[in-house]
Amino acid sequence: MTTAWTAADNVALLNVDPQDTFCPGGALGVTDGDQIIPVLNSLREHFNKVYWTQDFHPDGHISFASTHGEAEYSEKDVDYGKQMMWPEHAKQSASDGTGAQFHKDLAFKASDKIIQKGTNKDIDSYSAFLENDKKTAPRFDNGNSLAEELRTDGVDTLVITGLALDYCAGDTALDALTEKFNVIVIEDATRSITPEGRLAKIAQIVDAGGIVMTSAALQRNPQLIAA
Ligand code: VGL
Ligand code: ZN
Repeated sequence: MTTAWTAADNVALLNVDPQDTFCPGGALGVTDGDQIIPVLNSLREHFNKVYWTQDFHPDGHISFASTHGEAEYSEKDVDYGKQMMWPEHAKQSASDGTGAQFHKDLAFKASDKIIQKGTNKDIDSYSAFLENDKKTAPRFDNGNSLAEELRTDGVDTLVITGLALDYCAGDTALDALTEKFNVIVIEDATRSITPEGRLAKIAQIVDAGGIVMTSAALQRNPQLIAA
């Protein structure tokens, strides 16, 4: 059962990388990743402010095993530390399972904002706030980082969903907490690459002061964020 409520103006929905490439059939398909899509679509009905992140890699990206001739899912030392060697995924140049397109069933509105990340050939970016060198920030077309854009828009609280929780959605939540945003992660609106990674990331998020709850719990307690 859902009731009619709208999130307050300081609260935004942030959907991290709900892209074909991370859904079953995609190059980096997460088990049941596509099952979050209806949850995102029903959640968004309650939000005026909706932000999306898009993993958006150039060909020859540093995170691709093929770029280095390394084995997939091995780790390689790069300038900023350890880099997981992923299959080619989220490519700007493709529109199949290796492409960067969003899942086709997602509901977008003209007022939604999209920030692309991982566009730098030499730096991977799990978090949408800070790339994996922990220095460079992904930017909107207007030059703002995600934190700058959210603050400009009067947002101080984020409801976070997406793929994968053990990588991009989780690291985005952790950086949001570091940036002093209030964070609510919607558990059933996420899926993960590994179960151990999921548990570890949830523990980190809770330790850092984030809230992790289900979409059903939010629907029962809309006063947590409602106007
Ligand atoms: C992701 C691995 C590599 C993600 C992106 O969106 O979680 N994971 N690139
Ligand atoms: Zn990626």
